[in-house]
Amino acid sequence: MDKLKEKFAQKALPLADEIKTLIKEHGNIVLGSYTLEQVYHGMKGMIGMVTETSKLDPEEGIRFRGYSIPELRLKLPRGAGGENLPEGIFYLLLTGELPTEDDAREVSNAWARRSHVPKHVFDMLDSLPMATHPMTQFSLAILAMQTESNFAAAYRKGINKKQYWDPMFEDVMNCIARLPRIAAYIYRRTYKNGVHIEPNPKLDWGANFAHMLGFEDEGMHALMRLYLTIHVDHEGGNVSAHTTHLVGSALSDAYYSLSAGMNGLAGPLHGLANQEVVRWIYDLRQFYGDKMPSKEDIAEYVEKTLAEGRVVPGYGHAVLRKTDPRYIAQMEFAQTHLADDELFKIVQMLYEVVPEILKSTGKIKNPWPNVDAHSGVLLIHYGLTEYDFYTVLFGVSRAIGVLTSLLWDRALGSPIERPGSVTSDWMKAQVEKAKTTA
Ligand code: HAX
Repeated sequence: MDKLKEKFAQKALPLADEIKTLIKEHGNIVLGSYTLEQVYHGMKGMIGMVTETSKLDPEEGIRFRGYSIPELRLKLPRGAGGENLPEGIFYLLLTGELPTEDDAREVSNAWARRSHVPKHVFDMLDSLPMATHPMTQFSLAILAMQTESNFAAAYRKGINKKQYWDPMFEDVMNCIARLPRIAAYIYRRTYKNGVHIEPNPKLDWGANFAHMLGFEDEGMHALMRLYLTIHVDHEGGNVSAHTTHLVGSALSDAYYSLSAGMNGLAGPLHGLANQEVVRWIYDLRQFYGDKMPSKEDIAEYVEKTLAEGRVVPGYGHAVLRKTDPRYIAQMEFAQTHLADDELFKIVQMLYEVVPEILKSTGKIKNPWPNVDAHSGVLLIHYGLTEYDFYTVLFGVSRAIGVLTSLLWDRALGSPIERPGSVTSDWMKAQVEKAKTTA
């Protein structure tokens, strides 16, 4: 068995037994209570699932297997240009251990070996209208790869449920390995007249992705490593992670589950916010005659956006209550590499102006910027200007987290997910009951 697969099995299978005992012996421990408002407001703050790979703290931000982003910047293996290799964070999420440089290199090599995309996936993409949104193309391409699922094939043959994790491991590795090739194909087909670039097996996963997109600049390779590392995972309840987990809970394979998760990432309140941020900044600049806006201009434009009943993209979060550390990581990269960039200066001004205005509405729980407020500006600096493509980049990275979690789900024997639902008449009856008791 391959070394990484063996390591995963050594970690995951004993935990599966421990969890069985936990449920048997302590299954009736009460973990909390929840309110009518939480049920109507997207179950925010209700604990409803277990995700091993990462945990989000409202004040501090994400911790991957217990490590914060600043800690990981020092502890994970790095590529040229000093940024961490996404292969390293994959290893950490999968095994719970920090990888050595060799471990990260082995993941890189394994993904290079597994990166062949079947021809019918490209044929399917070529049959789509050119104006098809890149996220639609991405989700369809992942779905088209379902023909390759080891898990689906093994299930058909009657695999024992204790072995589910084994073909799922193969699917997860193959799927992640192929995503950069697919994403690059979509980019080159949509924006570069279908002139495609062959992979370079000598490059690491992130740099090779940048290369296949058409970027050879070392700075862009470093940015891609950073980007693909910080977007991987944000605990289990966000729309892309939860959708992948939910669909997978029906024993749909990795391709069905990830494609569904990507459809959630394509929503403007989730991953699509990265393209919306750039569109919004361009509209703002145009509104003020394509000159550098002042802080007063920005404040006026934010007020205008709110008055029109729209959201200010890149600000706010369902869990976070502070500036997103993923925003900070990108800001630090910009300060080092593109301090004089005009769009970066606008992003900095937004950071100074927007939170106070959002706070003043009295209803927005988190006035601070999230990950999507910053990413577009960095990509534009290096020449990746086609912002409708940005959520695909996010998706390539997010696949690492959600597929790793899906693999853990199968190893831990997670059951089909089936929460209860109620009607508003039922809710009103509860209110009447509560009044009588009071
Ligand atoms: N601009 C304007 N209004 C905002 C807002 C923003 N940035 N953020 C929240 N609000 C509004 C909500 O729409 C809601 O209004 P109503 O009561 O009228 O419905 C109110 O403030 C309370 O919302 P909340 O409880 O603070 O926030 P939610 O948990 O409901 O929503 C969102 C969290 C991220 C969806 C929200 O902050 C938002 O729409 N932000 C802008 C879009 C965005 O940047 N999304 C990316 C988030 C990070 C992510 O997932 N990346 O992939």
